[in-house]
Amino acid sequence: MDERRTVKVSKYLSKHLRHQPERIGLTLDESGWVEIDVLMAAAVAHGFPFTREELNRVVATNDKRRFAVEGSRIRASQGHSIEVDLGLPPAPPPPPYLYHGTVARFLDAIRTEGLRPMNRHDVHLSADRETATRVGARRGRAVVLTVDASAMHRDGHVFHVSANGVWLTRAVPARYLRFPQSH
Ligand code: HQG
Repeated sequence: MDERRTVKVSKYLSKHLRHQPERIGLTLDESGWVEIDVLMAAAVAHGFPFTREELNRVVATNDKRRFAVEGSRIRASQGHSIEVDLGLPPAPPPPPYLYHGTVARFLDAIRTEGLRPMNRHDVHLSADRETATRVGARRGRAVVLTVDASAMHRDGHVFHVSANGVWLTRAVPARYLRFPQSH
């Protein structure tokens, strides 16, 4: 299976396990799970057949471990825009600082409103600058913001860690953000 096919199957799974299951007639349970057989049948019925081997490969090799398989079921580990309760336990205290990669054109709004989840459930934060830089770079020249996660935790903000190591929180008020000096 070549890399292009893996990416294609992965994008198809993301679209239907995070955002638009109804587009192919899928219903996810309240935690985002669906039977793999049901998913595969829906994909066939909507003109995008893939094999179980291809699915396994996407789950196993995906750079970010976006999908989790448990028994006969699959779900996206994070990144949903639809309402799901991932049932993640409140995380242990976060590291002192977390990072968020964005781009300069959003900074005015972020300074006023803080970080908002936009179309997703939660704001996505990374434990390291490198990851945050990659996330920001999807949109242009990355600007990495530093989040005072200790202070947020102390003030009662709740964090979760997804199965693939992304730190999630509902919002980051601007007072917890540090902007790079150049911005
Ligand atoms: C920005 C990918 C204006 C925010 C990545 C970001 C990540 C604001 C964009 C994961 C704002 C939302 C998440 C405000 C935040 N005003 N703009 N108040 N607050 N923003 O894609 O963090 O490939 O929903 O900076 O690797 O970029 O999906 O979030 O630029 O892990 O697995 O609004 O998505 O993973 O964009 O990326 P996103 P994100 P996957």
